[in-house]
Amino acid sequence: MSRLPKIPWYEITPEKVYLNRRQLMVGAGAMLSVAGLAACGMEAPAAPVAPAAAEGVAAPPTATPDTRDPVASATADELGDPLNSFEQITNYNNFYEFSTDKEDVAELAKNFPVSPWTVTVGGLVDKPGTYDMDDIRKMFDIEERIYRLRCVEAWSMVIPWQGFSLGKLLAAAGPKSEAKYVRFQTLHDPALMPGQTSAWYSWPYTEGLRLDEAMNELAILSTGLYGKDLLPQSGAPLRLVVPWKYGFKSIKSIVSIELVAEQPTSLWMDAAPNEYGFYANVNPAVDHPRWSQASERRIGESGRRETLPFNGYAEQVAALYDGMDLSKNF
Ligand SMILES: Nc1nc2c(c(=O)[nH]1)N[C@H]1C(S)=C(S)[C@@H](COP(=O)(O)O)O[C@H]1N2
Ligand SMILES: [Mo]
Repeated sequence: MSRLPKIPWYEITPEKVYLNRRQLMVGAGAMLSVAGLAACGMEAPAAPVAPAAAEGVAAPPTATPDTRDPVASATADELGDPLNSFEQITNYNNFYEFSTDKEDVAELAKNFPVSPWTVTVGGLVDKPGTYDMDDIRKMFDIEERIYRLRCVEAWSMVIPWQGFSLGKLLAAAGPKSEAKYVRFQTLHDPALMPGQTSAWYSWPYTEGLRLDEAMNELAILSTGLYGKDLLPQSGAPLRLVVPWKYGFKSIKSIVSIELVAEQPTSLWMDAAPNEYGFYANVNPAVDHPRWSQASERRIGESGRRETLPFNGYAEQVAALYDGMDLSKNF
């Protein structure tokens, strides 16, 4: 049964969705400082973005399937490129814990239990804690962010995520002054994630960001897409989205977020250090050792399109790398 509203989306989309997109457009001026965020602390639960919720229908419990229809507040990103469909986004996935074949992940992950789920926030923080996913959803404003996802394999999609600023979660935890990086870890459970029996990779999947990158307003922790809870193949119940970096930085099914002093390593850095670096900023000028990064294939399009520096987000993030040689820090 369709729960799509009878009125158009633009009449019911909460104002903060618009505010958020405007913030994205103004770039560096909209960036929140670490100090500014630290003062904010936890926020009251906000109205979900999905129209089903906007109509007064409660969000379904996470343990039962989310039967809401896919909805987004726009049909294109800020560059005018159309959103990929819900079907495309949820049937072409990189998630090596289930399969190295992108078209098999959805089926192999469909019974992966994403509730109950807890996330530990720890390391060099004043307020370490273990949080239930249901509480995390209530602690932070869930916003829509329409982002391009550019895989290091040179394909891309436009995805309407739901999520909240990673910076808000980190600020609430209170990073100590020695904290310089953030390390993320995926669940390690080979019984549930059969790909983790493969000896090719150093499980569990881990990723990392420099603290100032993690505090950038564009970096989010996602809980949903197209107004629906994340499906397992998309990294339910919580996955990182860092749109100016290659997709492998956007680690899925996170159980641990740790503030650390030293630059952490990652599954991909361990697997092939000459191919996958810590920074992994989308950069058409620096080729992968085995293929060009100058262009990409947008899923659903024929032909190729040029890859944009920082995946089109240079205005918001290029300053993070002032003075760095991005061909060495690839
Ligand atoms: N835990 C984990 N996270 C992961 C991966 C993975 O294999 N395991 N693949 C990464 C890669 S290479 C990409 S491109 C994106 C793909 O996200 P999507 O399937 O939602 O498009 O997830 C990233 N996060
Ligand atoms: Mo990727």
